[in-house]
Amino acid sequence: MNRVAPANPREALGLVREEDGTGSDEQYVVGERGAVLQRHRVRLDVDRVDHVPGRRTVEWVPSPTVSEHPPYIAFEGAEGCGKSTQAARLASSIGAMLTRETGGTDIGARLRTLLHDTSIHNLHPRAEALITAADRAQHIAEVVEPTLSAGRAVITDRSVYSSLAYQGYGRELDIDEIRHLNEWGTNGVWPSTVVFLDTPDDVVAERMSRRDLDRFEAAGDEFHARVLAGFRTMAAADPDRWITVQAVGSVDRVATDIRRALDERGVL
Ligand code: ATM
Repeated sequence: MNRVAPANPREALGLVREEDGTGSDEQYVVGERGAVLQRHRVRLDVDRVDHVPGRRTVEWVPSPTVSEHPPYIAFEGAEGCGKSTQAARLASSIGAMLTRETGGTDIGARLRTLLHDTSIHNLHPRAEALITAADRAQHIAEVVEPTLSAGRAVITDRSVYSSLAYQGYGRELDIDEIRHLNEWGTNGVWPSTVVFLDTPDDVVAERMSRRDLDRFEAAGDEFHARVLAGFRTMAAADPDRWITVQAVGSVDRVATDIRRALDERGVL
């Protein structure tokens, strides 16, 4: 660890702003990769009348969500499995950046509109794969990589593994080709942990029956069965990276199971 905050906090007082009679500024402890590991806030109360420096307070503000190797956690699963809710809950509980694929950037939001447009009937599976990979390339470059480099955890609602599941297993494109395409698109940045919310097939079907179906949801039962089987195959093949949690029961219960599994793995 490279300590850039002054050993003697008084040195920091020179940076204090005095506009409104009080001032504060922050010093940082920065890790080898440039991540801000700890904030060191310095407050100075200044006499309003004669501007003589008054009481000085140095607070160490630990940043538990910042580390040199922050986790990059993807939530994956079938539509309606509750992953968006769980991803948001976990992100807020650990102070992680919450994001999504597709649509995690402005450019991605435009690509997402295209992907979900039910008036489009002739989007070729390869074009679909390239659009999802383009969304991801922008997302990694604009959101994921800079956040991880700053030492903050990232939680994403879907990731490259959705492309393997939907475009690979679902659309039956070659899995290795989808992998290579995305290896290039992500510049090699893949989730360190995948939380797969597995759902009984009939539960997914029942949840989807209550929605207006978009282009993916309307793709048919066999397509969705292949996708789910694909997720299960990937989870079984890469148990160090994947955590499977049964998405049944209350939101609280599933959240507890996720948290316990992540703690047991030492991810958080
Ligand atoms: P969300 O509603 O979870 O954001 O997903 C929308 C659809 O996008 C989802 N379909 N269903 N049903 C899966 C699809 N999708 C892909 O096909 N490939 C991808 O790479 C991603 C990220 C999503």
